[in-house]
Amino acid sequence: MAVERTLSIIKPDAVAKNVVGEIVSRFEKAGLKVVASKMAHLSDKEAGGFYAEHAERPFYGDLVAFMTSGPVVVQVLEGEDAIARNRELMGATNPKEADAGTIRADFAESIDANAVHGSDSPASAAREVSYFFAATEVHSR
Ligand code: RTP
Ligand code: MG
Repeated sequence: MAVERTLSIIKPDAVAKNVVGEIVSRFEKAGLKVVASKMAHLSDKEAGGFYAEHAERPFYGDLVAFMTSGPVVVQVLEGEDAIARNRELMGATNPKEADAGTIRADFAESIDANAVHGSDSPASAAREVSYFFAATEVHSR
């Protein structure tokens, strides 16, 4: 296993529910370190560009509308096997299918409002980290 970085977004539904700290605590307890962090209210252009891989999917419009509906917390997590470890903590995309004890099972309402985003591959992680953060804003430790 290698030390990796992954991009996490705590989505508008979870920020509105005031569970940012509970979610970050799960990352920390699993050995993932927060090495960059900011709050943002994404524009249509920022959210649309971030999810560009889904531009042709039927849910794209709803996804962009949801991701711009309120502030989010954007973070870089670092640790051993961080990309897969974060996806395990998150649980399945649809919270109804997410394993008990995962973030989506515990905090998400629906497949649209599903609490968190996490990069799904090393290539995505590299693109997504640099989409939101300059190298000087990531503080490896
Ligand atoms: P994310 O990118 O947000 O971490 O989620 P994910 O990898 O688990 O799922 P992905 O396939 O990348 O889809 C991105 C987001 O689009 C919404 N979605 N809706 N209605 C649908 O069938 C559907 N499929 C995906 C979800 O909100 C998902 O998080
Ligand atoms: Mg995805």
